[in-house]
Amino acid sequence: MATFFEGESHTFSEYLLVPGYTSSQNIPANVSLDTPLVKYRKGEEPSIKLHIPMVSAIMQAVSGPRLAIALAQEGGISFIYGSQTPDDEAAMVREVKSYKAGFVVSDSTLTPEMTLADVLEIRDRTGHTTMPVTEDGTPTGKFCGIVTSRDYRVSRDDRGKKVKEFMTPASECVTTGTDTSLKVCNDIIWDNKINTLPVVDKDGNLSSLVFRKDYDSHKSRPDELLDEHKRYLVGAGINTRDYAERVPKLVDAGADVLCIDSSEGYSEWQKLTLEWIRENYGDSVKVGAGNVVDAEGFRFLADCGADFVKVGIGGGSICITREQKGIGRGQASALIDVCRARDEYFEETGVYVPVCSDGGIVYDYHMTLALAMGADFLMLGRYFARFDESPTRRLNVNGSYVKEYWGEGSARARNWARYDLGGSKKLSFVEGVDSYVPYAGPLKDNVDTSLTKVRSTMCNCGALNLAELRQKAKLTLVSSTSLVEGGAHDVILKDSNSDVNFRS
Ligand code: RVP
Repeated sequence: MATFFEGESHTFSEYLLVPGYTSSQNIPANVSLDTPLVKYRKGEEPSIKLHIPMVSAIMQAVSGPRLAIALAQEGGISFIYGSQTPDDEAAMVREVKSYKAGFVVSDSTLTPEMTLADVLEIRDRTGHTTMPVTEDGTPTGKFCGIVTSRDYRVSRDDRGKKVKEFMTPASECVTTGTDTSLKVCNDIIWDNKINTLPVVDKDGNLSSLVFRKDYDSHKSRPDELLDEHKRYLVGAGINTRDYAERVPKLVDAGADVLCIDSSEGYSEWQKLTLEWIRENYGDSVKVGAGNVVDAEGFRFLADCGADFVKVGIGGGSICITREQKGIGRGQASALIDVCRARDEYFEETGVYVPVCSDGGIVYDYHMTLALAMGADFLMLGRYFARFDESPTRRLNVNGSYVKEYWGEGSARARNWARYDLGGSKKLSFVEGVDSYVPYAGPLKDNVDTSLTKVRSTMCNCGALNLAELRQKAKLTLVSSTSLVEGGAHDVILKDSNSDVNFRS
């Protein structure tokens, strides 16, 4: 006889938090969102901790190097997508690891022969007003000079005028060498009253630019996630087929943590992948596994040695697995079940295996609910796809800005690896869609707003950290009629675009 799970399969929107006692200490500024990323033994500290409980999804439309840097700056981590060749993925990991905070490699580099029209086109497309000039137009070519908005007047200058005619030439620029620290660069910027300092190597090649404003913002990032060499932390997705080739390349590139990316993780393929990693690297390579939706799946992966376990099948915004295959489980029910199993496993073995809730976060309050239900951290796709830093194009569709967002199981992602059964067989049907999401601006502003709400709700629950939230949270199921009561109702809204729609 088949197993029947008791109760229904619930989603986040069917729950609310009932406030607990709020003391005068419960203010957002006192709340810590630190959380373990990888497993640890009782009484010990995890080797990697996040400062915010957010990771970005292992997806082509989400986790490229730019988003990875922006998220690490806020205290979370990205998993670079694995649906590309091992070499390309390793190059992206390398790009994040070689990024020196405050030292910008400009993607708006000019050649001396380009024209004012080119400068204006780049300015309009990227928003950059300062552009370095190199002999061959590459960001690390022979440094020739710099163009800022002070160097030309659009109204007076001829658009055909060559860059070399109006740039500030290298001989007149204040520059510094590649061994200069960010602090010293900043002193040079202040002493010389300049806004941009080109960093040039001993052969005269441009290395990077330091901007006055970046130094200030770097100083105001208390949560940034750095390794012992002050490089940003970054994760990378792997699959259960080419790990023997991919993992060494990612480890070599400096990936801090890996994650087996699969829509269905309770499988021998995952066991074999984890075993191979342990045989070859012991515990030095951290690797998460998943996805599962019940206690049995969790225990299997924990026993196989996963460093964290990811929960969620079919709840992703672009995911149609449940429709296509009839497998999955409401994300809230799955998460509650798995988190209970994690706590039992900890009691029994003394090993705490963090749980990641993957997919299905629509509103900011869903984040707080998932954390209250027991998630140690959250994986988000749609949420991050909307930001400037995601790798996709921003388009204007019917007067509104949107960004593209497609599933890893969509035809567009070419069923690269996630939606197969391991081995070499690929599936012939899609499990994801190609879509647009509303453009939402810079990652930092959005993450700040979302987490301010999370912190504030935690205060309402009397919790100053995530462990306390899990312990003190009181959750209630809501009926469909009380869902209506929860939004603006029985009033005529003055502005249908107003901020009553808190979907993030
Ligand atoms: P969401 O944040 O709701 O957009 O969900 C993102 C998650 O959806 C991913 O982390 C992944 O688990 C899942 N996903 C990715 N591609 C697909 C698909 O094509 N079905 N699903």
